[in-house]
Amino acid sequence: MDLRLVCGVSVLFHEQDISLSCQLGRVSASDRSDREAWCHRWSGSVLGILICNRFENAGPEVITSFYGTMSDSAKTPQHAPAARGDKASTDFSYVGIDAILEQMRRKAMKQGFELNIMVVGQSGLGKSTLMNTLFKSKVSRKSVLTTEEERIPKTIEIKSISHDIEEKGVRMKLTVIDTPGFGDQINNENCWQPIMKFINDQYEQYLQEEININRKKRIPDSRVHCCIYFIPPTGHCLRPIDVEFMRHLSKVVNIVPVIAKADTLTLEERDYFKQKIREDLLANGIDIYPQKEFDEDAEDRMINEKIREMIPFAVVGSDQEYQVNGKRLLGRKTKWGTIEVENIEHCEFAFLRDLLIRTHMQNIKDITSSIHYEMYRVRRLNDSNTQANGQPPAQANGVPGPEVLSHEM
Ligand SMILES: Nc1nc2c(ncn2[C@@H]2O[C@H](COP(=O)(O)OP(=O)(O)OP(=O)(O)O)[C@@H](O)[C@H]2O)c(=O)[nH]1
Ligand SMILES: [Mg+2]
Repeated sequence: MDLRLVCGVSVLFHEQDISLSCQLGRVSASDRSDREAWCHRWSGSVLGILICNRFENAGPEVITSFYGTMSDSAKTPQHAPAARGDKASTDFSYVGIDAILEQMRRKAMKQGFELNIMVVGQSGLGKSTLMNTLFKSKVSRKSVLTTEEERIPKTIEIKSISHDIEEKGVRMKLTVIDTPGFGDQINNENCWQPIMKFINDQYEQYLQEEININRKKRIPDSRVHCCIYFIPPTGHCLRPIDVEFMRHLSKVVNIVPVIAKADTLTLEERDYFKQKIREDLLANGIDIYPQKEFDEDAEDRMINEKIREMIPFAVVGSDQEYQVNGKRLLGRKTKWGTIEVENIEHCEFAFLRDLLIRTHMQNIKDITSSIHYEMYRVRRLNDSNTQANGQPPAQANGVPGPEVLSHEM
């Protein structure tokens, strides 16, 4: 305890370190009267009192070690990692298990994080716009260089866009997978199949890497961690096509439904529609993220229950910035004012972003890995075994194919 105090003082009184060390060296070699004289000189200061106390209570060998410590502390750069901390030097029952957190933090900082989000829904609901909103909003405003106004074209194929984002030394690769809107055809039967196929293809890629004999140390993860499902702002109830689409999707991926273009609804309409959607989801057995069955404990349940009460988030998207009260904000300018996309008084985009990135990112990835991917893996490996035994493979995902790879889905 003494030692720690004195070390602290040596940093504070850095300028006096050298002379103090010399004094101590002389004192340790001299007789008691020398020591008393020295103590007298320093007795007016806190430092003196501390050291004098040590002299009164300690023998020569302690003085030598004290001397050594003072010199070391002066030489040691402050950022150098201590092999064993202060706690260890004083508490012999301390093993240091808690240091694992620091090790994990450093490893995670080095590796960075990956998050893959997919946007799905009927054509023209603002999927591509919301994807840009996410990239241009606070998540990655710095990483977006272009500000020129350009119209977002209709999406005609599934395409992934990634951005490397860095905040406080933590790196994240955020990939958003934009999909073409469905519902344009007269017959929209099985319109979810291309999306399901894409999701399964990513699981398959991961599986192939995993079962490879010479597998990579770190398997590139292109699996879809979360799917944002866009519900048109009809204000009535879920349409059969949305029910069917989400029913299929929810079995293979985490889905977070949102009410698209929420600026078209009044507050009362929004509240009513949200309530109606929640009832429809429940009635149709559609399990959206965060799934009740995966709540880990009471605290988790409490947090997730609040989120479940808010879902579907009523969002507004924009990739245009406007000057509002002297600040540049992402918004939609109308004749009657500007809708601020990141303002929670205006819409719920910020809640969606927080859920995906700030509060639940790790959980979303864990559920993808331990539930959805795991289900795919088990089925897929079972199917391979069945085929090896000469039996025909089961149909996957409702996606017909010669070598069926899936997970119903
Ligand atoms: N009012 C309103 N309009 C929006 C919103 N988000 C996007 N839009 C507009 O809706 C139109 C279609 O937007 P997109 O982002 O291309 O829609 P999409 O869902 O990607 O369309 P597809 O690629 O055809 O599936 C554009 O004119 C957008 O400016 C919103 O939140 N509110
Ligand atoms: Mg689009």
